[in-house]
Amino acid sequence: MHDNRLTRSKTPRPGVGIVHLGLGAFYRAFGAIYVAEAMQAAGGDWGVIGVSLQSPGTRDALAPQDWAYTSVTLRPEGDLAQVIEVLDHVLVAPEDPAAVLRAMVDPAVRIVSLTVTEKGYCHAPATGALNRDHPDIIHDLAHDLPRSAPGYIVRALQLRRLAGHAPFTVLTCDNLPENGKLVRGVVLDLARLIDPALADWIAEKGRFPATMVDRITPATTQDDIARVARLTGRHDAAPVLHEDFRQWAIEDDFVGGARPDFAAAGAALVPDVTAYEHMKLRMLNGTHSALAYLGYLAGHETIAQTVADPDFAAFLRALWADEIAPVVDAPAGVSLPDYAEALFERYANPAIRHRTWQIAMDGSQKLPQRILGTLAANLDAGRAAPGLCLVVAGWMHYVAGKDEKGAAIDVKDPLAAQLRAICDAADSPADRVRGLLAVRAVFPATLAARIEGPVIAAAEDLARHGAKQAVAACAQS
Ligand code: CS2
Repeated sequence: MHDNRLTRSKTPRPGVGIVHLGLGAFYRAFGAIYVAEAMQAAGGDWGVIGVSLQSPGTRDALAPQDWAYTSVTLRPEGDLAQVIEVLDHVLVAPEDPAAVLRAMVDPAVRIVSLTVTEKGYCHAPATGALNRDHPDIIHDLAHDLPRSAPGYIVRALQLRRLAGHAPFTVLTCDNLPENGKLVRGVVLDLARLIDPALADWIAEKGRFPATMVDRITPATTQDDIARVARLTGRHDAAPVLHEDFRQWAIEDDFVGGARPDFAAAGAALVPDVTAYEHMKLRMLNGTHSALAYLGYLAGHETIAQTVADPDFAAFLRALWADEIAPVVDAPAGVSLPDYAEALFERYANPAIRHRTWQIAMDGSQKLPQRILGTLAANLDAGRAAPGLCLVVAGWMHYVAGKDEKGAAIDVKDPLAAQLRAICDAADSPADRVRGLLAVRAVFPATLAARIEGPVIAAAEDLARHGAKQAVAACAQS
């Protein structure tokens, strides 16, 4: 049908060295490109087997292209396309979990990387510990063929240990605080429930470097596919479109030191990423979520549209200056006002259509590290943080499922049904706030008690005046 379909070049393929779990647009626009560039610069057999943990869509789109795809950099001055050929093949986990384990157990594979989003770690967001009541964890404890990302890692490490192989390095690339420690914690918790000796072996020999990842990559749409075909003259069924900016800070702690030469591709290999991670989660992801909930409620479809609204631009700048930067310890040599200004430019990029609805997804998993930690740090310092309280109220309004015109919101969140039931049972904004603050998976009890008053005030303001006026008033105060 498409005789102008994208095809792979005849360049020889590298051997496989990485299995990547969670083959969404972000990994293909980010980690995969670093790996490809590292091999171009410094060689090595670091070809990637991609694993989709849920659906076959990406595999089905990429198979006829022999796993090549187009990466398009969206710049205000024009789009730039490049073909990426780092994927060896793609597996769909639910179709054949044993094939995924076989790939992970191959001793040539020295890294298992992950972009499975916050909820993929099966942890309790408020504490970071493994959620033993998670249906996939219950399943993975009872079966050898797993369903969850932690389950695949533990079962594959169990098989490697039995086979006498070294463990692989687990390289998490998700926006979670201390993500290396977090994934190590859930893997060890799960391993200990299966076999304490396995847990000891992983604790001793396994490596879980933390990373800070950053590149804005909206989900690819049908319009994007047509746009890429116009740009390149080729049909690609699964291109990725992203901003020019990218930043990857990686803790240099790999099993046997085995890794691609990420530094040759521009990544920063550092002894400790905490400062980078902290800054990025609070300054970028925190304000992304703020703009997503409040911007959506005000009727804005994308981040670029939201920051083009002067009331939101003023609110965003006030959030950075008054409530976020004061509780961020910047990495050495970084100026937070400059970082914020650069973020503003990135958000305003008119070439990027990043939907507020997309970023609003999974708020119950995102709020703790993006907003609530920042909020608590302000309270500890004796500051009220009205802007962050308004963001919490915005999320609460959003998960109730109706926008300001009364239209239904398609709320995507693992806790959506629970949150909705709480909202439906509430008969006022204040009641809704009290009900939602009692959700312990999101709000620790002490924080809930401290923010109840100001979040109720913000929720009432939001209900009375709407998001646009509420952010305008907040920015002026
Ligand atoms: C966004 C992130 O969807 C979201 O929640 O905040 O995906 C954001 O675009 C990236 O972290 C940028 O690096």
